[in-house]
Amino acid sequence: MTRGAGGLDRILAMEIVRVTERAAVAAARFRGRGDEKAADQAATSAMRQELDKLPIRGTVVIGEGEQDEAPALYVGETLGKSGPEVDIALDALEGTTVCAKNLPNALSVIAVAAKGSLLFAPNVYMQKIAIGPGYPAGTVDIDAPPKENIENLAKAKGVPVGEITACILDRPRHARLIESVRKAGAAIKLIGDGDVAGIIHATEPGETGIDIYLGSGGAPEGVLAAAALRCIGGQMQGRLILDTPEKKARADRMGIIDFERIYSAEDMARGDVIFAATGVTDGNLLAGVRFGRDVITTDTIVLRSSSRTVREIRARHRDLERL
Ligand code: VTB
Repeated sequence: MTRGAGGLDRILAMEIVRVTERAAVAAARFRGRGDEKAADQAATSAMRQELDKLPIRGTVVIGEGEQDEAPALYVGETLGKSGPEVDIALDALEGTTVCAKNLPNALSVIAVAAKGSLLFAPNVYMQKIAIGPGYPAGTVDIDAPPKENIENLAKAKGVPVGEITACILDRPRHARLIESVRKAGAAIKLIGDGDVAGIIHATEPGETGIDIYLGSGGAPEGVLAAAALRCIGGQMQGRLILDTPEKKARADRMGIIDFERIYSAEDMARGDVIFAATGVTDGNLLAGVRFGRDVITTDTIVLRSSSRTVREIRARHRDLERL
């Protein structure tokens, strides 16, 4: 992408809002209906339709799955008619289960960067740790015990450990992590799904009450969160969990050489990045889609790494036929 003020990232930052808005509205129609697949499909096809209108030649690097498992927005699919070549990372509905149950923090998410800038990550787990901006480099370390990370963060924040809250996905695999964080004296906000939102929340502790994100979640979601962090600031480390020969082979096919590599947010999303997320269900940072009699209201954040601007866009959609 063209860099800096007046560059394409500046124009696209407004254009991509429509993409997540439209996907979020489509998904929101399935809120609380217990049908994860239908919600995801609706979001995906709406997102694809809108993305294809953009003045780009985009390649999906993080998408809805491999070509044989996802009918649209699969990894490698090219979108857009003409324009600069870009990488696209997306999740038309991040938090399918929370959407199906109408629980907080389901989002439609997209990140766009110049071709070759976003990590081509296999769909495996990634170990993740993230904190918000304003802390010295190295405040937390993916290889340090949770207790040490919590204590260092509390010190850097200037508060007792008891005032730190960690966000962790509520999964049996996190039992030991949860125990160590509690033993260290910190509180935990357990989430059912949606670690992209979880990591973004860690960048706004004043609003969300979350200081640190810890644990393993999807690697694709890790790249999306890294793209957001590049725009907001904050620190993140991620490491792919390649614990079987099959996963290693998959990573190898995607060009990953060092299986133990620790990725920073910059390693996962390089250069100028733009990121947008629209709330599907109500959440800590974004309200979900509201359906009125003749207006649909959406809340979106749009972020640009080159200016670090955070835009919050509330849209009232009246052209309901299109949505
Ligand atoms: C997380 C979560 C996603 O996948 O990345 C999770 O943020 C990881 O997989 O919303 P498990 O569910 O197997 O723990 C999602 O739930 C999306 O599927």
